[in-house]
Amino acid sequence: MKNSFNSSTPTPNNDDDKSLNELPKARFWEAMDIFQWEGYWFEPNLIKPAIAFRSTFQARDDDILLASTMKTGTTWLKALSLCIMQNKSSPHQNHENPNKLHDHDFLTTENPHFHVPTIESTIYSTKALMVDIYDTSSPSHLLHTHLPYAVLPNSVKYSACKIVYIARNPKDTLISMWHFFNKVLRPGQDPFPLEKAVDCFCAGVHQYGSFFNHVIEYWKESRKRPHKVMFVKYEELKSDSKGQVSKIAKFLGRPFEDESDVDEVLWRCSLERLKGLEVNKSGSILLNVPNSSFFRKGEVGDWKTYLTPEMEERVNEISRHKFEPFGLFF
Ligand code: PAP
Repeated sequence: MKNSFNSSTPTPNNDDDKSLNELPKARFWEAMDIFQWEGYWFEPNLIKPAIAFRSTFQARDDDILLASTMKTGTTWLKALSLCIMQNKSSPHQNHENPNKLHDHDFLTTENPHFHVPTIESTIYSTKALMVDIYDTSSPSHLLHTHLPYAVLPNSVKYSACKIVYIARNPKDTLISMWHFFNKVLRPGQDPFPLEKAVDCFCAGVHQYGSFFNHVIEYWKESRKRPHKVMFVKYEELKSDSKGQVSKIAKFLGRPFEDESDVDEVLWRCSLERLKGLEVNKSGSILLNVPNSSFFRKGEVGDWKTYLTPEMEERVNEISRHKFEPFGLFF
């Protein structure tokens, strides 16, 4: 595996570099150990890069950070943001370097996770990345993280760098996660019992969990600072794709002048199209994670096929408790 991240990833301060052995540990799906750091659960290899990111990353005002917990529409948001930032019809685009939306479709050359790397998991990248996130002399960055708001670097929080967060109905997220981990952790085996997966999800003991705390942190920040953090719901992106993508583009300072460009971006980033691209049907941009595993059904309400009324009620109960007091509904 070529690892492009280590060469430039700074070493975290020793103070920050708490030994994993001191952190609470749990077994995820009877398959792997996860550790609790800063109140959230992580796969162990991601903690050092997360610490390095928090203590070292210098955001520039024109950097953009996409954020999400797992299985909430990250791949879609990455593809859309990539196209938005290449929108040459935008009046804010640098016309000395007119690129690239119409001329070259980057999505056909690599999976969206290559073009917009997830900062803490670039250690798993199977290809040298195009960007060095710690090089402040490079052009502005379009990056992604699954990390919770609380552990973002101060330079991200307090610069003009914008954050776009995508969230999704908890029950669909849970089912999407169940399919994904069945594929990558249990290939060729029976699915992990759904009842137990619901237990993990409700207890928040899963990668980047608790889901509920993750979502609510970003939601609150987006209410406090709407110019800084945009909160996007997967369901709204599905039901009003044009309106939502136009809003994201405006938020990122790249409004579409021409409506046909929005249609073009939506087509380029549609699940059906991305799923069918050769580059997504084979290969693994992240070690041991097939590119194809990022694309499944993309349906709102798919959970109804799987969850029993008791499971549904368990998740609803936590949603009511965690989200509704803050005006967040799915
Ligand atoms: P990640 O957290 O591992 O990056 P993420 O992309 O957030 O995964 O979530 C995958 C989900 O988004 C899948 O949902 P499903 O399991 O319910 O089907 C996947 O199908 C969906 N998805 C991926 N790409 C798109 C897209 N272009 N449009 C709509 N949904 C998409």
